[in-house]
Amino acid sequence: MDLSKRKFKEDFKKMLTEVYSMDISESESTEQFFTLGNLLRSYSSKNWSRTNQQYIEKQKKQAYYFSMEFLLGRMLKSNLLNLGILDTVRNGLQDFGIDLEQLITIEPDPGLGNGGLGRLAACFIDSMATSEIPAHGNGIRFKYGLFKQKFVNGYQVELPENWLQNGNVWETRKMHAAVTVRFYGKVWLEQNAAGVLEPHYSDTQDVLAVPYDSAVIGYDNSTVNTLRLWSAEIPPKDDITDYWSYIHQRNQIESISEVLYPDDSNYEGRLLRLKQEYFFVSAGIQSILRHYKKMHLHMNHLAEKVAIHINDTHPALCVPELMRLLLDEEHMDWDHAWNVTVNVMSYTNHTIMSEALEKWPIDMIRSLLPRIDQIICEIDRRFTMKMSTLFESALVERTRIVEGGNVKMAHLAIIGSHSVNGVAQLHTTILKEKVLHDFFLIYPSKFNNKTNGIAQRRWLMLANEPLRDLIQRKIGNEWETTPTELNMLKAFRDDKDTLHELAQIKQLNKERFAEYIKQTMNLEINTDAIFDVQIKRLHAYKRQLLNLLHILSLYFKIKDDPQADIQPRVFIFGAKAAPSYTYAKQIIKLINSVADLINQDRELENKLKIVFVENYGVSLAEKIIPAADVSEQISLASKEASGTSNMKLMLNGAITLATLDGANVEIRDRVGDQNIMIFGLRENEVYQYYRDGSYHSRNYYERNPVLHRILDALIDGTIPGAEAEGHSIFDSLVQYGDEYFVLRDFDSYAAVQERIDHLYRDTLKWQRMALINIAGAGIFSSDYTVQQYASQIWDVSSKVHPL
Ligand code: 4GP
Repeated sequence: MDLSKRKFKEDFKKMLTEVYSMDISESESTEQFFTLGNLLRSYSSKNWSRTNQQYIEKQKKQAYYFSMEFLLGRMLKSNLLNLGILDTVRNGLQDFGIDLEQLITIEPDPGLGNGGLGRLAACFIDSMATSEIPAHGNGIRFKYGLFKQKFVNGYQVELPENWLQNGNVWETRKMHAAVTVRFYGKVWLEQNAAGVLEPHYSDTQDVLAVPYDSAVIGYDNSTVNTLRLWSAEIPPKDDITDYWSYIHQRNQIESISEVLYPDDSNYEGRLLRLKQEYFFVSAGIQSILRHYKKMHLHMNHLAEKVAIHINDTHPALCVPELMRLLLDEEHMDWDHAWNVTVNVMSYTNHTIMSEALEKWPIDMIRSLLPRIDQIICEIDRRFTMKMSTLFESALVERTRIVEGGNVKMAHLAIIGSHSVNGVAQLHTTILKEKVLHDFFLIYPSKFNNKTNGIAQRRWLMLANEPLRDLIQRKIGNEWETTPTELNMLKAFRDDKDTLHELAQIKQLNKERFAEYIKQTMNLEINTDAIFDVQIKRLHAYKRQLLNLLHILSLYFKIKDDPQADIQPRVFIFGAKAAPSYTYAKQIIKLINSVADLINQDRELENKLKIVFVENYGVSLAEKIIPAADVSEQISLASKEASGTSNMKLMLNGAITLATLDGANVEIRDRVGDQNIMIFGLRENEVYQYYRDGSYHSRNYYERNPVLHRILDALIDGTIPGAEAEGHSIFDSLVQYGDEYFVLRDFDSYAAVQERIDHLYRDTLKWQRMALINIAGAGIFSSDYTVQQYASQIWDVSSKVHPL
């Protein structure tokens, strides 16, 4: 938008007076932040309503991205950037003596997600608006989101993250668009006067779903899409007879939109989770149909105007819920309704870890959602009947939705969608050939790949302004909207000045991060050291342990020979463990204990440090990633669906140290073997081990003296404070088979780490690699990914044609 500094300053002063009756000298950061937020809302409001109007007038097909998680990060700077007024506002505020960077920290970082799939959803909505794709997000407005992580004596402790405490400046409560979602009760079918079977309900528990909408502002265009998050409330009642039972009921209902991922180690927690899933699915679909009806088209044509995307299995109830609405409310017959539903729905799988492929006891669904239960059973019956005529019975049994008293959500999503995609080429191949092979035999044409992507606006233009400026000076700014233009940087691969500048920028970012760590953790880190970064959820398959064992090997090397020629390292970790995942929590404790051991040892000063940041999230990632030299992507090959921190780190010039897993394979293809550090088992070797059962981790412990010593350190008191955890982890690696082949890959990992140690010393060579990584990262922009979803899955329009 066009905005002069003068106009901005006027607007800002006016808004501050209107909202707070204050002038600038009286105001504090909080008032200034909310004022700026309100001002941005007013700047985008015209385009927001115009975008919606145009979608209706032009009868545009719209896509709705249903996701349990939207891990947005702070929005102030991102909105300023997308509106094209970041510099104007920064300068304008400066004239008032207000530092924008300081103001930004007032905004809470909403924890509405756990990891990759939630952050992906956030990158996607940004890219959809930027690519002028008519597509919106649909999720839950969790009051607390994911827990806030604290370390107490090295242990993870979970605290509530009260991100809404001061209100959310970006959202608008839309009471008029509230809908009712029904739980429990009895349902039966009765013929109406026209002879049509209609459902009747009694004794239901009704929940009012109230939408809160936020604008999703496109970069450098006039598109403003919507992120709609639903909040659960008790429906208004005039006839409250028992006040306390009313309060009890209200609390119960409100708990639906209270926390992301309630504790699923007990029945109540699991039931609440199922309620959440149905809640946002039902509310979202009801509101989509309401909107569709404004176009006065027949429901038979729904798939021509609406696409619904099921992000992982959490929203899989979209399938029976749309069926319910089409059958019961719109009186369509089963076949037509099914045809419409399958054409509307599409599904993304984000993981092959079996514990994440959700199952719900059919009894739980029956009591909580009786009508949905009937519909699921009917879908299952028809599927089984049809497939039995085409395929062997064992395959049909394996692919059924209802099996062993459980409803398999992935099966429901696959059967009820016209498209099923994985998130990296290797992952999609594994789905087709292994994990979902039965379904691939039944529906080969449903399967497709959409490699993940990241929004280069947040992860480069905002997070790393010095690098953005350098790129702009070298190749202009076309890459901002056509990210593959970053390729042009390759022309500078042998230009010493550019490589030196790149090195200086990295150094600056490392110093900034070091300063932050000094302030927040009271820890000094050597900025000449290699900053070696592993930031992702804590999970055994991601193998933070492999990283830790290698750190211990360096520890011993230096302790044995204080003069050892080792390039100094700072190992940076950021990770949360799921509250009920004991093993992951033990790993956290062990890393923290090793950190204490190493960080307090004067002999290691400046040579070795471990920084385990607390409460890792988007804002911390924005600080860490620009400062990273090495990107650890070391999952056991075949286990990481894609990864996205690999893409963010590469875009910021870190060198990837990786197994050939997930999107690492595609990164290697982009940058070439000489610009990435690959180690470890390949996916086919892992499967070979599974087949022949020939991996015996104990042999590695017994025969490899380096590993032996490191593993002994876990149990012999070398690491104070983590005796119990050390034993448990030792046992898992040595006694119980080492499920993720940590010991098997150790030597190969350590060898590559040693190569890194040498390579890093040659600054020009290192920066040349960094530059090639930055140049090759454009293809991993989520702009391209969503453009492919738009054209190949949703069949909705977009501005730029896919690659
Ligand atoms: C994650 C995958 O673990 C990660 O590889 C992928 O990049 C990301 O989804 C986005 O596709 N999975 C989850 C999850 O976040 O909860 O299963």
